[in-house]
Amino acid sequence: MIKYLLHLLLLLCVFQVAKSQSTNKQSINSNWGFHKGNIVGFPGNNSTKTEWQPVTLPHSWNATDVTDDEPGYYRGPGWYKKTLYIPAADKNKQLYLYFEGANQEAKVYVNGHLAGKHIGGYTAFNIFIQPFLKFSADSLSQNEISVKVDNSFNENIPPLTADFTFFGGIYRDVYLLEANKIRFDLDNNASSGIKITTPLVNESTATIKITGKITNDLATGQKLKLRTVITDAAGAVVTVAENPITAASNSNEFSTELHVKTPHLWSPDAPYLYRIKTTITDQQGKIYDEVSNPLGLRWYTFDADKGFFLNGKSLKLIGASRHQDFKDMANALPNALHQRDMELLKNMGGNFVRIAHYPQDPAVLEACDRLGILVSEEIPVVNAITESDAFYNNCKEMQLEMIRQNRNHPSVIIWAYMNEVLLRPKYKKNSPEQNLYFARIAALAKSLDSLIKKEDTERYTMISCHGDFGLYQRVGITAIPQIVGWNLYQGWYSAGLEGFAKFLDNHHQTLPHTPMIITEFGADADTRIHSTKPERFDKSVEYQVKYHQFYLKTIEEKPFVAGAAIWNLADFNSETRADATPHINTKGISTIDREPKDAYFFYKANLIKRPFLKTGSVGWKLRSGIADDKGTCVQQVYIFSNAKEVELWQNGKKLGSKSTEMGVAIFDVPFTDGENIIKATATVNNQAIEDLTTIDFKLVPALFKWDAGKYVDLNISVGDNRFFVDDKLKQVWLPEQPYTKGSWGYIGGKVFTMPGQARQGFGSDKDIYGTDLDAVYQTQRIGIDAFRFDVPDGEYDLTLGFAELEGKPAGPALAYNLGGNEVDADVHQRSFDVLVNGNLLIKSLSTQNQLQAQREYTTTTRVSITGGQGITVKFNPFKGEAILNAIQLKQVY
Ligand code: GCB
Repeated sequence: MIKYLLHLLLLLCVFQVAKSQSTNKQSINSNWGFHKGNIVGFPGNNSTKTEWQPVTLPHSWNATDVTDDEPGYYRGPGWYKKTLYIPAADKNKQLYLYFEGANQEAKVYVNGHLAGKHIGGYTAFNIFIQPFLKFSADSLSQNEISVKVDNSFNENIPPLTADFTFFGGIYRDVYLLEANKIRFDLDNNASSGIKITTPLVNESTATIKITGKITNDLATGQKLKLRTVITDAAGAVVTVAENPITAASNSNEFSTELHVKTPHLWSPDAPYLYRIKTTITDQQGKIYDEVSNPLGLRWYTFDADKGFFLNGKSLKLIGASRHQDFKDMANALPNALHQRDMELLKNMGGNFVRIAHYPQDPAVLEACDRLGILVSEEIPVVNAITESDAFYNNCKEMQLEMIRQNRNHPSVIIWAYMNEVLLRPKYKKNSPEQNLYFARIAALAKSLDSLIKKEDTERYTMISCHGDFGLYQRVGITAIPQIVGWNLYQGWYSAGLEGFAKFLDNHHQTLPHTPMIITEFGADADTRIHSTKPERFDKSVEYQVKYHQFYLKTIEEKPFVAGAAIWNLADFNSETRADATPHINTKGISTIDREPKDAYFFYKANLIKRPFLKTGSVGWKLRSGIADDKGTCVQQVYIFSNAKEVELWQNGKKLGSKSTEMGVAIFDVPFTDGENIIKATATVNNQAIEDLTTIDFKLVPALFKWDAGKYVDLNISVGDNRFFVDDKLKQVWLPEQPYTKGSWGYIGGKVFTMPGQARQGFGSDKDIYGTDLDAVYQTQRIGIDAFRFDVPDGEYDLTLGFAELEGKPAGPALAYNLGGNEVDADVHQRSFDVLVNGNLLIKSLSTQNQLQAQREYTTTTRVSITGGQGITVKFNPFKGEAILNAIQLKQVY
C-alpha cells in the first residue's frame, strides 16, 4: 500500500512538473465583443462610446450579407475586443496570442499598444504580447486585447479575385500561449518550432530527422537536454534520442536523427501514426517545453507515364477539392465540421484532397493524417497577380507560413502556389505590356518554386492551370513546377465531354516528362433540379452524374493521370455567382450543408471496397408527373452500388433486376399516386444488402375531368424541360408542355435563350431578385400567345410569374464581378395585356412598369368558371413580345 501511495505521489509530481513547466495552450474564443466598422482613435483612446455585439469565435461578419439579394458584401474593417485575466505568476513567462486565421489583415493591440500585425487571411500567426501586459502583485490583472481585422480589397494581398467569398473576421480559433523563457522557437512563422523530415523510408528502415531552434530568454546560457521519443500507435516507446545542448542566451539550432526498424508504413488503407515527442529539460529533467507531432512513415513518387506511387505501389489519387465555408456560417466553422468534411471524403472512398485555394484550419490536416488522405495544399494566388514587390513578398511570406506551419503532417505530399493565374490576364491581348506581365508571372512562379524546394526537399511542387494549354506553354508556366495541375471543364463550360480525354492525351504527348493531376473537374447540380433528358448547364442532379461518369472512366483508363480532385467536395459560397442557386457554386458533390448528392454516391459505388447500395435521386423524394393510360407515370430511379447486379422492388412488387454500369443501374419505375416504397437489393461478397426509400408521387391527370376529392394543383416552369422541387413549400414544378385538347399547356412562342450564351440551351443564369425560385423564373417562353387549361368548372387561384431575363438591374456595377463574360443586352422594350377568359387582368404589363431586369413580378387572381369553358390566359402584345416564366393553377373548390 505504501509502495502504491509513493508511486502515486511520484506520478503526481511528474505530472505537476511537466504540466506547470511546458507551454500552456488554451483557447480564448469566448466573451469577445465585435464592432462592424472602424472606431476612430480606438484602442489608444478608449473614450468613444461604441456598440459592441457579444460574439464567440470563430466569427465572420459576412455570414448573412453574402446570400441576400443585394450585390456585394461588407469588405472593410471590424474590431474585436476582449478582457484577458492574467495571473501574477505569468510575469516570469512569455505570453503569446496564437491566431489560427483572421481574414485578411489583422492588427493586435494589448492595453492600447500595437503588439503585432499580420497580412493574409489563411495562415496562422503568433503575437508576442508579454511586453504590453499588466501584472498586479497578488491576483489576476485585467488586460484589454483589441484586434482590428480588415477584409477590404488590397491589391498587394492575394487573392485579388476568385470564385469564392473573402469572408471577414477572426474566423478560426485563438489561443493564449504561456511559454517559458526557455522554449521551442515560437517566432518562426507560427510554426511549432520543430521540423521533422524523413530522408529515408523503406520497408526495412526509416530515418527521421528533427531540426529546430530553442529560444533562451534567460540572461545566461543554460545546459539543457533535448529528448526525442517516438512511440508507436499503441503508445509503446520505439526509440529515444537524448542530446545535450548548451543554449546560449537567445536562439540555438539543433538537429537530431532517429531510426525505426521495419516501420509500419502510413497509407490510405492503413494510416498508421507514430507520435514523436520532443522535450527540452534541464540537467535534472525539469521540463521547459514539449512539442508533440504525428509521424507517418511513407515514401512516394510521381511518374509522368505511370502516375503516383505510394510506398512503391501504384495508387491513383482520387478525391476532391475543398473550400472551408458552410451554410449560414460563412467560413467560421468549429473544428468538428472541418473534421467531418474529411470523414465525408474518406467515407466516399476518396484518398486525396486538394485544399483549395488556400491553407485551411489545422483540424483539416490533422484529420487527413488520421484518416489516410493525401493532401495538396496551396497559397491563394488566384486568377491574376499585382506587379509589385509588396505582392510578391506577401506571396512568399504566405508560402513560408503554409510550409512551416504544416510540414510535419505526413498527409501532405504537394505544395502548390498558383491557380489559373493566366485566367484574367491584364492588358491588351498580345501587347508588349501583356507579354511583360506574363514574364513577371513566370518569374514569380520560379521564385515561389525555388522557395518551396529550399524549405522542403521532400514534397512535390504544383501549379493548377485552366484549360488554355497553349497559353501556359507559351508563358513557360508548365515548365516550372514538378507537377502540372489542370482544371478541366469540357462538357461543362465548353461543349463535348470527349474534349477532356483529348486534352489529357495532348498533355501526355507534349509534356512526356511532366506528371499531371486533374486538380479540378465538375458540373453544377442544384438538388432541387431534376431532368429526364439531362443536358449541359441544366444544373440537374442527373447531368452531374453523367458528367462524372465520363470523367471517372477516362481518369481510370489513363495511367499517366496521377490523380484527380473533383471540384468540389461541397457546394460553397461565391457571392458574385448567380445560376440556379445565387451566390452558391453548386459543383459540390454534396450540398453546402453537406448532404451528399447522387454524384457522391456514384463515386462511393466506384471507390469503396465494402458492400454499398444506395437509392439515388436524393433530393427527389417528392415527385410529380403526368399520368399515362395505365394510371402511372414512369420516371427513372438511379441506384448506386458496387454490386454487379441490383434488384428493384416497388410497394412490395419486384420490378426487375439490372446490371450496374460503373456503379449505376437506372430503373424505369411506374410511379403510382401517393407513397411509393422503393426497395433495392443486391449481394456483394456474399453479403446481402438493401436500401429502402419512400418517394411521394403526385400524379397529374393527362386529361382533366371531374374526379371526387381530386383538386387541380399545378405548378409549371415555363420555357423549361426540368422538374424543380420546392423543398420549402413542398411543391413540384413541372416542365412546360404544348397544349393538347382536354389537358393544359402553352400556345405559341419559343423557349428563351440567353443571347451570346452558347453554353446554356435554355433560360438565363442570372440572379432573380425577390424570389428563392430563381431556377423557375430563369426560364421563360417568349412570344407566347396563350396558356390554356381544360379544367372542370370551379373556383381557381391562378398565379402568373414574370421576370425580365435580359439587361442589368438599376444600381452600381460590381467591383469584382467574376460572372460570365457575356455582354448584357439592353432590356427589350415590351408591353402587353393579359386577359383571362376574355377579361382584362393586367393592363400594359411593361418594361416601363412592373417588368424589371432580374426581378420577379408575380400576381394571383381568383377565376370562377362555369359551363365547361376552362381557363385561357391570353397575352396581347402591342410592343415587343409577350413573355411568361411561371404559371400555377390551384383549385379552391
Ligand atoms: C475554376 C476555379 C474555381 C472555380 C471553378 C468553377 O477553374 O479554379 O475556383 O470555382 O473553376 O466552378 O468555375
